[in-house]
Amino acid sequence: MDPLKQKFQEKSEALKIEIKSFLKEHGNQKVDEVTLKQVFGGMRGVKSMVWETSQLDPIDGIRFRGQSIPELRELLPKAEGGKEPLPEGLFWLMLVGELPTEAETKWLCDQWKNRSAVPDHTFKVLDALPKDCHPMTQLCIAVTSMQTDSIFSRRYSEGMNKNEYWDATYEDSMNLIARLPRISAYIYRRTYHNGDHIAPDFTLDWGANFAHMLGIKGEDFKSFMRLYLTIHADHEGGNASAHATHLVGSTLSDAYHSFTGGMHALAGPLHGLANQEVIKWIFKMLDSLGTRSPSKAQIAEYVNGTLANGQVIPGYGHAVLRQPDPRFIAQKRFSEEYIPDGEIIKVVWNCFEVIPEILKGLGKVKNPWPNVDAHSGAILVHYGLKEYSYYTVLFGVSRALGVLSSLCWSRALGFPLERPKSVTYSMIKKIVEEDISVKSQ
Ligand code: HAX
Repeated sequence: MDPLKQKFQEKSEALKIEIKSFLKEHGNQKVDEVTLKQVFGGMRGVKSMVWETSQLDPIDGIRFRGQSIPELRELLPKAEGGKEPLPEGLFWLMLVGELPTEAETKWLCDQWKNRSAVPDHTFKVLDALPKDCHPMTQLCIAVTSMQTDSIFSRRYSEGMNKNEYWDATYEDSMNLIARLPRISAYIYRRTYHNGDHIAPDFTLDWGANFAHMLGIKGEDFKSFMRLYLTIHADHEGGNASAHATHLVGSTLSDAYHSFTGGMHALAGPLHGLANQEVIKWIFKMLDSLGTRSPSKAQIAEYVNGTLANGQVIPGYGHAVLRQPDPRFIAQKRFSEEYIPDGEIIKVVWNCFEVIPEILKGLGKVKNPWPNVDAHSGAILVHYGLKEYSYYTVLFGVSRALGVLSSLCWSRALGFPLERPKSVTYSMIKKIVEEDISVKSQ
C-alpha cells in the first residue's frame, strides 16, 4: 500500500471507531436549532455536515487543518527556488492532517505524474464540442467522460465490500486530480489557441506543469499558479461546490460523478463564475469610462450605476465571511511583491477602497468586503491569460483537492446517503400557529 494511503487508512479507521462510540454516548445531543429565516434563507449557518479538511471562521477566514493561508505560505514545502506553497503539500495536509516532508511532497508529485494519462476518448469528446462551448461546460463533460475509468464503479459492480469504499475512492480521486491539469489545459488550447496543444513537462510539479501546458511563460506565473491552486482548494463543506460534491457522493456515485456535480455548482455566477464576472465588469467599467486608470470618484459612480440596474457587484460579499477574504489578501500581497505597478491590479486595489463603503451604505449587505474572486482576474490578465471565460476552470482544478480529499473521508467514515427534510409553506405555517397557540395557553 502506498504511504499516503496507509496513513489515511490508519487515521480514518481510528476516527471511525472514535465517532461510533461518541455517537453512541452523545447521539441525541443538540448542536443547533433552525429558524424559519434559515429554512427560507439557503440554510445559512445550519450545522448539518461533517467536513474534516478545512474550517471557515467569519472573521479569520479559512483554515486548512488549523493553518491559515499566511501560515501555509510559510509551512508548506516549496518548489526548488520558489517562494509559494506546492498544492501537493496542501492535499497531503488536508487528507491526513499532517504537514508533509519535502520527500513526501515529491512522492505525491511523482504519483500524480504517473497517474496523469487521459483516455483518448476524452480528447475526442472535447474535440466534438463547439469551440464557443463555455470552458466550464467542457470541464464537466470531460470529467464525466473519464468516468469510464472509475475504479469505484468497477469494483462496486463486482461486489466490493463496503469497508473498501474509501480505498476505491482514494484511487479515483488521485487519478482524477492527476489528470485535471492536462484536460483543463487541453480545453484552454482548443478554445483559444486553435488546438495548438503543449505536451506535459514531467520535470515540473503539478501546478507548474499546468502553467506550462496553458502556454503562459515565466517563473512568476508558475509561482502564481502554485499559490492560486493552493488558496482555492477548500472552503469548508457548506459552500455550493463542496456541498454538491458531498451530496452526489453520498449516493455512492463515484468521484468522477461527484466532482462533476461540484463543478456544475461552481459554474454559477454567485459562486466560482464570479471570477470571470469580476474582470468582465472591470473591463466594461474601463470601456464605459474611457480610461484604464479611473479615479475613485469614477469607480464609485460606476458601482452605483451597477447597483441601480439591479445587479450585484461581483467579487464582493460572502455568505459566511464578515471581513476581507484572506484569499483576496494573499493575492494582494503576491501582487504587491511581483506586480506592484500592474495597471488593472491598481484598479482592483482602488475598487477595494471604494466598494465596501458603498455596499455598507445599502444597509442590507452583510459582508461588504471583497472575496477570493475580486483579485485573481487582474493577475491572470497581467500574465497574459486574458480569456476570462476560462477562469472558473482554474478554480475548479484547485477545488478538486479539497472536495476529493473530503470525499475520501466521507467514504472512510461511512457517512450515509444525505437526505434532509423538506417542508411545504403550509406545514411551516401550521408549526408556527401551533407554537403560538401553545404559548398563549
Ligand atoms: N452587490 C450587491 N448586492 C449584494 C452583494 C453585492 N456584492 N452581496 C450581497 N448583496 C445583497 C444580496 O443580493 C441581498 O439582496 P436582496 O435582499 O435584495 O436579495 C442582500 O445584499 C443580502 O445578501 P447577504 O446576506 O449579504 O449575502 P448572501 O449570503 O445572500 O449572498 C453572495 C452571498 C456571495 C451570493 C453575495 O454577496 C453576492 O451575490 N456577491 C456577488 C457575487 C460573488 O462575488 N460571488 C462569489 C462569492 C464567493 C465565492 O463563492 N466564490 O466562488
